[in-house]
Amino acid sequence: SDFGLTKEASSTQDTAKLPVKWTSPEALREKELHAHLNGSVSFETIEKLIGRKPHLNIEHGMTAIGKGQRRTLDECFQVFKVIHQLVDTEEDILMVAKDVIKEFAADGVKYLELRSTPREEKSTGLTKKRYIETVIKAIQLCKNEGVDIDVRFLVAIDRRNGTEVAVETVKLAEEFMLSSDGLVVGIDLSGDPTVGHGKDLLPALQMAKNCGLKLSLHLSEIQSQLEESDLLLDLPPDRIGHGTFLHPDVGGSQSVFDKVVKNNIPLELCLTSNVKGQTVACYSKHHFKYWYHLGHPSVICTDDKGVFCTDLSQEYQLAASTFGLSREAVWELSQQAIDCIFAPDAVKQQLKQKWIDLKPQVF
Ligand code: 6MZ
Repeated sequence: SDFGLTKEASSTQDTAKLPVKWTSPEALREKELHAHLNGSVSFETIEKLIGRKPHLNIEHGMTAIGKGQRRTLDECFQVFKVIHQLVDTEEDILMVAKDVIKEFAADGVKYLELRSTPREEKSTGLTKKRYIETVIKAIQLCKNEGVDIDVRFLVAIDRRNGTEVAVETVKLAEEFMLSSDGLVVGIDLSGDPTVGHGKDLLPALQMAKNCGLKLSLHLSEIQSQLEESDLLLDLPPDRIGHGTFLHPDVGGSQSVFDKVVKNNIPLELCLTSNVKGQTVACYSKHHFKYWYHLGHPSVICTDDKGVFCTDLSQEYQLAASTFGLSREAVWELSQQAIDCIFAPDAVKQQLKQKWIDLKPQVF
């Protein structure tokens, strides 16, 4: 094949050793399709939040996993708990969402799908409905300020909360899908993969699908989830988050593999997140290579840019240097992501036109 998969870079751990940053923000118009709001909070925003809540005694080391550091996935989920303590009012959510949107825009991202789990905080009066309204408000404020990025929102179901909450979340999402001017486009299923089972969430997910919400499901982020993935793939979802263990070369069954391929379900792949969370041993073993090799739609994403200390151009660089992708190949990878977005066809057409206009400037 001409994918250059054998030309793996000798070290992709240390970004300082990466090639010159050719994916300059002006040059590469990226799309980010897998970003959890509270995992995307930057160092600077955490600083502001800590300033607002000094009594919590939270330090930076508790909210991010730095260069060269690794944690178990379990420890990653402890980090989210700390961030949730810092982000528990409407004002916090508004600031966090605005900052995150502007940071993605500054990195050259032109289309962003943010996802977040609506939370209720009795102590501050925050309700799930207000939570979603506040994220939508942040998107609209950025738009009014002229920030050059198209942002959509996926309402997230945390798998640990079970059937009832999942159904309640879908109902809320449906309400906002109809009232948010197209900003709420779908549902995300995420949360600690070791907790809960997809079969309990299936009715809620089916309900979401029936009412026109798009579905992005975290599937097989850990090895033991194959049976659950097999079940949820029958929906089928519109995109898959991680899908780390779905390919037969990394332990996936023929059944799950066939369902993903037959339905051509795009994968959202997050290199740094998977390596730092230790579900993938090293960059060169990332499942990106199997799917990319097949020509299967694969979208490079950040997952949690704050927690994993990365950004989308860094993730593209990592993929390029690890798997020896040419500039042309990276361009195509980023272009193909347009077909995987959840916004309507008119938005896809606009993005495709942008690509046509921009290409001569890059090559
Ligand atoms: C599964 C993840 C995740 O929703 O409060 N989340 N779920 N796997 C991952 N891989 C590392 N990273 C983040 O953002 C934080 C929440 O996103 C989900 C978890 O449910 C986490 O609590 P929000 O904005």
